[in-house]
Amino acid sequence: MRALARLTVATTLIAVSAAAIAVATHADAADTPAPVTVISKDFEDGTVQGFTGRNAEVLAASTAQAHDGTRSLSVTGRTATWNGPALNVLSTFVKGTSYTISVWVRMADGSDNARLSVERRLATVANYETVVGNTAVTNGGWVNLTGRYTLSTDVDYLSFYVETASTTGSLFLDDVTVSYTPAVPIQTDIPNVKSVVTEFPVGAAITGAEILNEHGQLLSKHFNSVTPGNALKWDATEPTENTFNYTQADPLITYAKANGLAIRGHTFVWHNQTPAWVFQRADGTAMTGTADDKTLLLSRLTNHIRNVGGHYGSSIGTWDVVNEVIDESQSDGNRRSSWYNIAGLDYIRTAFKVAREVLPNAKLCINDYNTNVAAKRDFLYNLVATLKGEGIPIDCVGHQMHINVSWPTVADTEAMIQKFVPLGVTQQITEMDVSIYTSSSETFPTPPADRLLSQAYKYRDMFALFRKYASAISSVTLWGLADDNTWLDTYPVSRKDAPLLFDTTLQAKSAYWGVVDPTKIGTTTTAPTSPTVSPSSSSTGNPTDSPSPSASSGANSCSVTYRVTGSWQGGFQGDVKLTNTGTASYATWRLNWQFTAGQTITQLWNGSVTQNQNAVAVFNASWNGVVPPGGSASFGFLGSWTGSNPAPTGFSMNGNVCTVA
Ligand code: 9MR
Repeated sequence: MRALARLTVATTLIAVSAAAIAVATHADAADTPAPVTVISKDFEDGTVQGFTGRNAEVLAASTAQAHDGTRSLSVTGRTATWNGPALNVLSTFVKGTSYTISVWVRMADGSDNARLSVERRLATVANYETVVGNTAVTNGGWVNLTGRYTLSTDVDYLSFYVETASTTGSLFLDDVTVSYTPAVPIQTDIPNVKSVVTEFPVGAAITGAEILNEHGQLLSKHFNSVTPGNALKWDATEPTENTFNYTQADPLITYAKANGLAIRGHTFVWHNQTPAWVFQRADGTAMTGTADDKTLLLSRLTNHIRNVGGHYGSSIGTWDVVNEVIDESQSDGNRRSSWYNIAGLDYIRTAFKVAREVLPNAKLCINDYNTNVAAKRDFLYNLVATLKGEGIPIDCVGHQMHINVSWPTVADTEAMIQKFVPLGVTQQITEMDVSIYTSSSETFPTPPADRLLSQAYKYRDMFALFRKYASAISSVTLWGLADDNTWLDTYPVSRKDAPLLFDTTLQAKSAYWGVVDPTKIGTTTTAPTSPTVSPSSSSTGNPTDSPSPSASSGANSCSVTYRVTGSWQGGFQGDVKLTNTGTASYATWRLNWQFTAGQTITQLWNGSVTQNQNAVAVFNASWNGVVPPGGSASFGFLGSWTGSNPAPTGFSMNGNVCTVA
């Protein structure tokens, strides 16, 4: 039995949304370590090889059908759709490892939909997660179900099983395998995104798996903000009326707080991932929008926000109070969700008012996608202007930015940002990813090099734009940590996408360099397996994007001396010398580092400084930007400290890691 996790809520059976994706294609087959098979069942020895029924089914090795060889597992005597063959994997699965589970299924008679699921339990509380959703199966042939699953919580029971959607017919199962790909260490010698982009917090959407092992290391190295991708939604937090469940979200929030990450709460109100009971009367009939229905719905909304918002209080600094309320195909621009159909725009008014009451200091956002599309942007603008005019406390407009390699243009995105500036709201980029696909009919077995380059340029251009509008933008979040876990693998169709900065083995892509140092776009392969690969060690990039003369080359083209020259209670003076150890002159320079003990620079000379929490960026003054090979530039500063004042241990200059002298 594994260590038991703290159990905060003792609910009974909770169905949770899919935590695993049903696509296992690797974007980087050539460089990925070979998979290790940990389970292989073929039933050829005439036994059930550890499988059991979930109820009173009869399991036997059978020669009636075989996917391969002469036998399979027959499952008869099913009396409910959830009955099916299960394999206990408690002693096999390790928390934080992504397993690929593959099974072959066929019906004995007729047809149905089969799915592959996981049951996990802790102290008798069971959760069910879909690994592969409903897939048509018949008695006419074998169908493969393959999906990935990562255990992210402590459990005392764990199994995967096959069930069906509507009938209880007999099944055959064969050639069951489970494998995992050994983790590749993250690259520790590349600049942290958050230390390079210091104008605003840079975040990633996370699920339970992203805070563990190498994923957790990558997350805290590069990001200083997180958004739980699903854990704070209504279906997770209030699955049944007035029974609140924080088991998904609490570990994420605890991790974020322990690692000093800002948290975006997502989301109080959405038309998706909201349980059916929310829109049903006490007798179970559907609300239609009567005065009583509206009163009941708004009181449920009020209760939800008071509880979920109140549970986290000031730990969550920003909330997407309402999500995706605009539909530009409606003449008035208002999405005809159940919320709107029952309560009109009052659901938005109530949500913001109650959120402000519970969270007086939080930034309250209205969040939507395609806000770069003029019609949608303008409806959103008008709605926010109207509601703000009424005194509704909207602080922030969230632009999701689910975009692709060729859409939208920077100009449209700039117009989107400019549009909202006069409203006096802050703006946040809340769910950015850049799909490699430009239509739903495309499918690539591996991401083509030209798409990855286009993606890097898109990230470069968009981040340059966001930084240009730093006074209007207070946060930029990517919708995921790395390409091994992205919603785009199953939307709009199932195919492997690669929309983020890090590849499926957590290594930096050109997209990462597009954000951190565009001169290095094209100098990294999709998935270098060695963490010591120098980002500039090969040059396969776009010839039009070759490094500029002002850029340094190589990881050791700069050296930094950081000295504390004086220290007193609460204050200190520092002196920093940057030396060009490369072969080309710097034309300008930007030096980044992270403080580790909350120090703050209060004054700086011979340069200019921006600081966002621990992340510091110092820019050259007009007279000391040019530094020839072997030359140096120095600057000094005054800072404040409390507790301790350790020197930073890593520096990067224009995105290059410097040696520390
Ligand atoms: O990332 C989320 C994914 O895991 C869910 O399956 C999906 C379905 O509801 O929601 C995803 O997140 C969405 C976000 O909450 C709102 N904007 C669109 C995001 C992608 O669908």
